[in-house]
Amino acid sequence: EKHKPLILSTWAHGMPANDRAWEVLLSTGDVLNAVEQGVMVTELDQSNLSVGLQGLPDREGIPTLDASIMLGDGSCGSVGFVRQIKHPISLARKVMENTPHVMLVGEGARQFAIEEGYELEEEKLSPRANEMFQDWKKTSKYKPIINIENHDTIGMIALGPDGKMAGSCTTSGLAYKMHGRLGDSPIIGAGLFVDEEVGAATATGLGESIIRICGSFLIVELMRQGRSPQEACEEAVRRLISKNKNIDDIQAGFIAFNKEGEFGAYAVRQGFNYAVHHYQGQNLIDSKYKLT
Ligand code: SD4
Repeated sequence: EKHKPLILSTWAHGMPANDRAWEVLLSTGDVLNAVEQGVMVTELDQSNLSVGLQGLPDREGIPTLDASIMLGDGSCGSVGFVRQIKHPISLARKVMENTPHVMLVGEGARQFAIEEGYELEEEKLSPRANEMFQDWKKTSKYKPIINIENHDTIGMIALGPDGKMAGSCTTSGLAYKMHGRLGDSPIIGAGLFVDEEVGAATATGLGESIIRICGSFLIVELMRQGRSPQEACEEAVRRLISKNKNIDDIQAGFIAFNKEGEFGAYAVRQGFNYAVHHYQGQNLIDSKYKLT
């Protein structure tokens, strides 16, 4: 099965995000605008507790966001540990386009946002996030938790009709993480990697486990060596399982396509799904997985 154009996103909320991205791609032909505007839908989705300012906070009760964006020619930008920004994906794009850097974090990223004319949002948890945070505090003993739930970061990768590629990834990260923790999503090569000569990959799940194996970069390099997107995702999951000791507490999933427009996905365990949009329409597909 080969599709061009093709847009893939992680999880069920990838469907409305893909719809938007598809619309932008078809009307403008621009993959970068498509992946930016696509995930902006999720950044505003009040029902999503892992993306955007309505996401679950760190253990101090502060939502901190991570995002990255990448083009198939190697251009990329990211922001990490950023506060009060409604659309971290757009800020990541500004880092790519308006600075000589790839990554800005924390207070520096916030300062940059102000310079770029962004309005800072009030730092206030959504009612639902606040309720969950208060509950967590009762039993947590302030310990960050690692578990196999609560992952619904959006990673999106798009292949344009002309073979151009781009990807985006945005998250509020692991719930109740330590203050200052970065996940895989803002790290180029971990949460996202795109190379027009080969293909693209993005990740969701426990960021630490994904960073440890440079997950998205690994998948693209495996495809470069001739593996299909499916085989490459499977190999990355095998690697992830072999390099992470606490695997019983870990869920992670990958999606990928190659420049021919073939795609694949694989996860550590059951429960991961992803949205695929091409000319025939859109499907939500249950990913295959390794551990039962
Ligand atoms: C992280 N990969 O920060 C992200 C978490 C995730 O849905 O996927 N959440 O580790």
